[in-house]
Amino acid sequence: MKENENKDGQGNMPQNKVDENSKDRQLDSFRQDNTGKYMTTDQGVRINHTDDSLKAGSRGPTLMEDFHFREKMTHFDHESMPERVVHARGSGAHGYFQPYDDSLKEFTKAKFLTSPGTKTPVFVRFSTVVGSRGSADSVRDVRGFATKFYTEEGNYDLVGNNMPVFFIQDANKFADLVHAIKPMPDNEMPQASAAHDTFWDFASLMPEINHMIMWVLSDRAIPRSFRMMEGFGVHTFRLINEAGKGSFVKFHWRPKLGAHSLVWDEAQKLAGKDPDWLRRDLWEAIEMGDYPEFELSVQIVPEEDEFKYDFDLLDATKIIPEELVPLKPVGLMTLTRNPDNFYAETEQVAFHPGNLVPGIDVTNDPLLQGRLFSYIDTQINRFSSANFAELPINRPVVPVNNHQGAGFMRQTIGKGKVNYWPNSLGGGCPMMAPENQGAFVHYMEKVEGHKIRARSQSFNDHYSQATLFWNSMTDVEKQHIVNAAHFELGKVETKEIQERMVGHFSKISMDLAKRVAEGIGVEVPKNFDQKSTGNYENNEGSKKMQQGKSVKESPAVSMERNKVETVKSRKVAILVEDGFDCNELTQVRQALMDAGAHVKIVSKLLGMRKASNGEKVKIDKNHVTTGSIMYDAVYIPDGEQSIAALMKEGDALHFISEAFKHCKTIATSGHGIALLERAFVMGVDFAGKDSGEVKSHKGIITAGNDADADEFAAMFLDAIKKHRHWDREEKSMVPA
Ligand code: HDE
Repeated sequence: MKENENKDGQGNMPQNKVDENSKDRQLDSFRQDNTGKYMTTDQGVRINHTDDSLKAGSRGPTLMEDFHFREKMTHFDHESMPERVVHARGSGAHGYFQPYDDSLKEFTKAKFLTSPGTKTPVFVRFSTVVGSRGSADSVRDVRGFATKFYTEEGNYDLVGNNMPVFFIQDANKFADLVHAIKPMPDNEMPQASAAHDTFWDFASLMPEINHMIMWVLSDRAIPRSFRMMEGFGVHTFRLINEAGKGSFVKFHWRPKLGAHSLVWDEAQKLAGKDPDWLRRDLWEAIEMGDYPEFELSVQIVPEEDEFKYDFDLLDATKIIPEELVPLKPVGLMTLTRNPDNFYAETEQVAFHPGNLVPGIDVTNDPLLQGRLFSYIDTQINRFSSANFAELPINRPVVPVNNHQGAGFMRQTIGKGKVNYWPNSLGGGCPMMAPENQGAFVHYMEKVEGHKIRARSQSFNDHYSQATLFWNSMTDVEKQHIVNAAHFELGKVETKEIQERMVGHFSKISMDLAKRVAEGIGVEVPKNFDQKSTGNYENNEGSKKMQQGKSVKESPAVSMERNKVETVKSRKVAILVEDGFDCNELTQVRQALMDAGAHVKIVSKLLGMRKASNGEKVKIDKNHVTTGSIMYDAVYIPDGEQSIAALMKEGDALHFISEAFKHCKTIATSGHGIALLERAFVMGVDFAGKDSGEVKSHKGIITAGNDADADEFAAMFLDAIKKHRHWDREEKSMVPA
């Protein structure tokens, strides 16, 4: 087929030609493989030697005429772009999105959300917010969850986070928030952490932050994996259907593997032992074919219900509780391919919440309105050019026809004399598209008002939803919030700041305030009242909302209450030394792998280890390069000699104690039970350990001699599915 036959005369590709491979096909023309090629300069001249510069004599000075050296050195000197001012540390993946059916047509004309036959290519970038590009993945922070959909109607970006609310209500405060939470201006400490005076000073003076503080102190801020966290569009957006009718919408991503978290001690240790923990997890999962899947759902609120609730839909510090507006599943996103090149793809991808397609529009949320300005501005700073949209990762899969382009690094070579509109010399092209030809038309919302630097009174409740969040937590989740506050505020040096924060907590829940105060050694202030910094104006909408609907609890926000129980892609360590029981190991390992888990055999040294029956297994990891914090569960096969050796190994004992302390599943049999006792595995009922019985107690699976191996494996898998076993009171006594 000739190229032109593919197009409709205006350079537009037929719409049904876009599929999940089209972005790949487009990227193919930019990809480079050096295999079998000669090295060249940037000008394509072949090079015969690149190890020495050109000199006047082998001991003499380097010559200016060495164009190869100068080009190579200059290129290197410029091999960086400014890192993102926030969300600098990120990891990306390619994939596709496919809607389940066309049922969203009632609300939106966006084709990628309503054509079940279409797989829209996507690029997702997960990130932390505060740390710089080389900082650790597992720190306590919000995670970015930004998705670029390369749709047949242009690029749509859903630039969300893993928490459904935000710190502030108005974009004008963003610079202050980021200054306060980033390392301090004088000593550039601490890296990637909110646990310092300036952040908590700011937070304590700004009650609007309270709801978000609850999320940030919760386990949501330390996800176990990018594949196991939810995503949220945060703002209320607008959907528009074919007839032009608008509806309010909130976007949610739900991971198929469920939302799971690390424990804080583990998160801190991972930051040292494997700072790339989340990046590696995502990369390895995709390489192994465990493609991360996220379901997109929406909450839809008809326009006529705008004032129906006791919170403002335009206030980004509020959720719409799912108990008031249930989630409607729309489709599935599957991440199937790692980037070829981190810099060209993950670093250079440029998101913008204003990248919209027909059928989706923004609302007047004052935080979102500010973002619409900020994202392009920041890209111009990063790329030193407005031509960043021409980079392969940012190009839409549909043609771009306009008169923009001059400036640094322009790549497209526009033909002809005409670079303006209207024109007659170019036949009036490119033409204006009518709405029925897929043109974006802004939603015709009626807007009127006085110029006023103020916020609506309906934004002025900063405690109810923070309380709602606290009330919706299980006891374990509440305790983790308290522990996190002990750490964060424990690092604060100014007592007044600690007291102000406890004051806020007392207005959220007295129970929370007392428990936090006790841990940081301050009193709960009496009659605490910190005025908001907002300038609030009462209006008709606010009055209506005061009577609106609300709920006291929202079980949907608790991770513990909504656990997905699966073993798929979970990591299990098997600890052995010479003399282990090979039959048992083989059987349990097979059962784990059949259930989709990934297994690594860990020993003191690498190489081969010999079983009691003389067979050998290859060791995947030694203790120096790994640790219990990198696994979801531990298994120690029986074998008298192996267990006797492990008993004398501090690293192996530490491995088990730590897994116990972090509430992970541990399984062993026969002699292994004594090893657990030696490793401070406490509070577990080991009764019957000498019988043939298989026992499962608080996530510790034990089997006596002659126990049924299938039953043992089945109970082990069942326990791994639970993720953590919080009911181990004695774990805090374990010195790991
Ligand atoms: Fe961002 N944000 N943001 N943000 N944001 C950026 O854009 C900004 C906000 C989010 O992986 C920056 O390209 C302002 C909310 C993600 O490349 C910058 C305000 C949410 C990412 C910026 C917000 C986000 C960014 C920095 C308040 C969740 C990473 C580099 C008005 C809905 C995207 C860049 C990626 C990145 C500005 C608030 C999510 C400076 C002004 C709310 C996931 O433009």
